Amino acid sequence: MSDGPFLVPVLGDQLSHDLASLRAVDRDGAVVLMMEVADETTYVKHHKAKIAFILSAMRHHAEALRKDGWTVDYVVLDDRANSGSFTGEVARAVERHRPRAIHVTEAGEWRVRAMLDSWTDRFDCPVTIHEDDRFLCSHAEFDSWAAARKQMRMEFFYRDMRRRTGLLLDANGQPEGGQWNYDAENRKPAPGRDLLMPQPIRFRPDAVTKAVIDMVAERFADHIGRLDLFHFAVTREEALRQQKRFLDEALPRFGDYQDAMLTGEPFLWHSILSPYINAGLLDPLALCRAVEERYRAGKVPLNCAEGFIRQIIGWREFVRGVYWHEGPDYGARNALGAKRDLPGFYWTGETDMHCMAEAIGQTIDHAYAHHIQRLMITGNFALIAGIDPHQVHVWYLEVYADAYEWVEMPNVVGMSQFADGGLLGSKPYAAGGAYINRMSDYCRGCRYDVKKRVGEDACPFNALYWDFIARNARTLARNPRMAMPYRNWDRMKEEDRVATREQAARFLDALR
Ligand code: FAD
Ligand code: DLZ
Ligand code: SF4
Repeated sequence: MSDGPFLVPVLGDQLSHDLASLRAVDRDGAVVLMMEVADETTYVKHHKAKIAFILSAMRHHAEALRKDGWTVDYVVLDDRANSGSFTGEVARAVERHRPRAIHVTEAGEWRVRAMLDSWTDRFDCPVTIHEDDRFLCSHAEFDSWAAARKQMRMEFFYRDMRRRTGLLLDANGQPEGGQWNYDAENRKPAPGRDLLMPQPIRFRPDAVTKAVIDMVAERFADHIGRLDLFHFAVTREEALRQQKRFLDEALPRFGDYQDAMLTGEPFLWHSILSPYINAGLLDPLALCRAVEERYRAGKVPLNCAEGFIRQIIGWREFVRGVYWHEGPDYGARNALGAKRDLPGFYWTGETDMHCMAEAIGQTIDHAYAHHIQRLMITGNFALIAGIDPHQVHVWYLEVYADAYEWVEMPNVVGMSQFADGGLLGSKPYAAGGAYINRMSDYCRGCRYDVKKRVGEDACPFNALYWDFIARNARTLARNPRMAMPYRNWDRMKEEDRVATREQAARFLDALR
């Protein structure tokens, strides 16, 4: 065995000081390897700001590790010798350092897991792949939870996570306030503009970030997105400042307006923390404990604290569990047989549907849209228009700064497109214009009339919704949660049904 150092490759979504692979080695006898590689920047055409965020955060993290006493071998994208892949760069590092062993924390997606798995055969030294314990629920724990159930439902998983962490439990181990879930209180429509709207901190790019932005602008000019509005935190300290801003200013109303949408207001009372949590700059459990503390100190109502904690220890952990439980072919599912191409306006925001123009426009500007925009605007449109779920998945993976396959795919393929046939959600999130009108001010500024189903100025969501219902009757009509829409469709006059479907067909034919 070589008496060289331990080699610890740290991937772009592993920017945490408390990482299992770092804990496994002695820092004096280790080399941390960080790699900017073409494969990762182009396996889909990520939003420019997403690439700039990840590469800048990686460069800052390398500096932070060095300050902490680690030796870091950092390969930049522009390095002429850069092989372009994780495996190629580990091979070059093995030549340089002749390590005694490689320690790596497991990857966040099947594609990269396969690379890591190949290293044992490929390299002469032992390779240990550590479980990623930044998540609360391991793969084995999720698998045994799922094996004990006929249906996987987030709500029951979430209750187990509450019990496990002790978050928001009373002295008797019961849920605080007597209920596990206060979602019913968290559906207030968009308020007027008289309320003082919190804003996330806009971090000014430092020299490191500026250099990355320039490189991204040149090298990825044909990727979606703007760089001139770049405002992301790129260090743990900055991310913690944004966390504090959220806790102080937005969390007290987070729950109330969780589903609301307002023209020109991309952030509302959301945390804008997902890019930092997913890249490893913030610790999700510590964040939940800080939220609980605010509740216990009387600074935050229970519906807001519970609503936020549920998103993290409930949804976030649950979708990850589903992603790994279902296997690498999960992304190929298409239970509704949807085949249409994703329309071009998903890349430009140029559409006269005001809700779509807003959600896509801010996505291009900020690599961000909040949950209801992703689910009930862009996701809902793709679902009811019958867009190929794989193309929808690739779009979401490209455009959001927080998108990694383990979290994006179940949200898109499962929750939003129902392409897994109801594994993740019990019914499709399909809606007509009335829902969008109730939760936003979008329809007021739209050339379409949200109240109309047919006619030149009818809101496209209305005819598309009923067309979706009619088109998928064979798959969906027996779902008890879809009984109401099917009853309403059956009650509609025959001529109205025909006119509605013709309206939808005309709209879909004109889609490009
Ligand atoms: P907040 O509204 O402030 O929520 C707090 C935190 O809860 C988030 O930061 C996130 O960590 C977590 N969270 C909330 N909902 C979910 C969820 N459904 N799944 C996992 N975590 C959740 N989230 C991603 O992190 N990456 C994605 O690629 C992604 N793709 C999505 C695609 C679709 C179609 C949908 C419907 C949702 C997707 N989500 C994704 C979940 C959610 O929309 C984002 O986590 C959220 O909008 C991030 O903004 P925020 O930090 O302001 O969230
Ligand atoms: C998303 C991304 C991008 C754009 N670039 C890099 C990179 O150059 N180097 C790196 O280590 N990671 C990058 N990432 C994040 C990885 O894709 C992510 O860590 C893997 O998907 C593993 O889950
Ligand atoms: Fe969207 Fe229809 Fe409302 Fe226009 S009228 S904003 S297309 S829901």
